[in-house]
Amino acid sequence: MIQAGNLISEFDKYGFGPYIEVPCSILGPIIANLINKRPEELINPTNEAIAMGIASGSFMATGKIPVVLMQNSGLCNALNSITSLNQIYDIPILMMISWRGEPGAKDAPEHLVVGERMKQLLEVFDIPYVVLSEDRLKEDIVRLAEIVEEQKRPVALIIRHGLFEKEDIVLPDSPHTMYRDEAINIIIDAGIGKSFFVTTNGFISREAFNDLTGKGEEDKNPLFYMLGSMGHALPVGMGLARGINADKKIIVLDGDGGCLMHSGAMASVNDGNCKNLVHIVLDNSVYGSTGGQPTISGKIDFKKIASGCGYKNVFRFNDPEKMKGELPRILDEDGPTFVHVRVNSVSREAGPRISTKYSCKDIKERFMEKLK
Ligand SMILES: Cc1ncc(C[n+]2csc(CCOP(=O)(O)OP(=O)(O)O)c2C)c(N)n1
Repeated sequence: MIQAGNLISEFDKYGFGPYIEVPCSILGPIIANLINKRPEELINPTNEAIAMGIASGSFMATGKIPVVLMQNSGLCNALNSITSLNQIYDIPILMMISWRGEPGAKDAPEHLVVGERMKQLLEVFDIPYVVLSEDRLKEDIVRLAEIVEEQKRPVALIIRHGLFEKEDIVLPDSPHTMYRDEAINIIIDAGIGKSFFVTTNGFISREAFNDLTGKGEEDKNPLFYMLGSMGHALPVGMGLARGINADKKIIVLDGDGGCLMHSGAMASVNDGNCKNLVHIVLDNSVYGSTGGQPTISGKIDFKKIASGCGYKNVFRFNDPEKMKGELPRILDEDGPTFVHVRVNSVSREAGPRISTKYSCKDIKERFMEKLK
């Protein structure tokens, strides 16, 4: 296995940097090494397209080739910037792209489409790539460095699962006492029966599924569990809110990372006739589902963003008892409503993946049946 620090030392030989990352668990050790050892060289954008933009500006300002770390799902977010910025202005960037859904390796359904076609995708868009291997680490990097420096274009270093030695992120303890699964438990109790839920990808969907299953309610009340499409739970909720009988609420359970990834959706709620929409952000200040890398949520004010975007009611909780007491009434009010819930950054046991029991098509059909 490769030590993340060795890879970064190779990059240092070429003066690459800064490092701009949106996390994936496969890239976890590299991001942890950067967070622990050189945080001043690390930039934390909210999505991969923004990462490419920052990297482009950075190159123009410094002449140094930046490194953008992303999951291959994020490559799809980044493609507009790659094709209509980097490739037409000759702006070189070294992309490190994790390979979720690699053919032959078992992975979750949300990674299979892009994982199977990743090499073709890079070839179609004329992006040179190398699949990093442990025994050819130096040669692989020399090869890519030559291309990115000479041809002034984005290139990709593909990172397969399990290539790097584990490294833990050292972060201060979270000041918040409520855990995310505890908040989900309270919200489900308050909303079940009178609302339909959409849950964002990662542990939030899993914890909601396992909470309902534990209560013996899942069969009667299947939610729309989103397994992929990070950042798009809110738009799906908006479409549902418009489409269903307005007596029932649509509750979107979002993460801070997911919400910020496509926060422009918040600006759209006001235009969507979404009186029956409740958008709840479970803010643990980290990307909990990929290993706890920090998000920028601590530096921004979700309540102000929501008010500025035209949500009718805006609330914040960090105390479970208070939330338990007030949420039922909040859910009865006309919205659109925004609820910011501050939770601890530790992810407790998320339980089994939903895809071990239901396919994505099952998830959609069970939910649509419930909507009838
Ligand atoms: C476009 C894209 N980029 C990256 C990922 C990898 N990913 C999956 S879940 C997740 C973290 C979600 O964080 P947040 O919404 O804050 O919820 P938490 O897991 O902290 O509860 C990330 C980065 C992804 N699925 N899609």
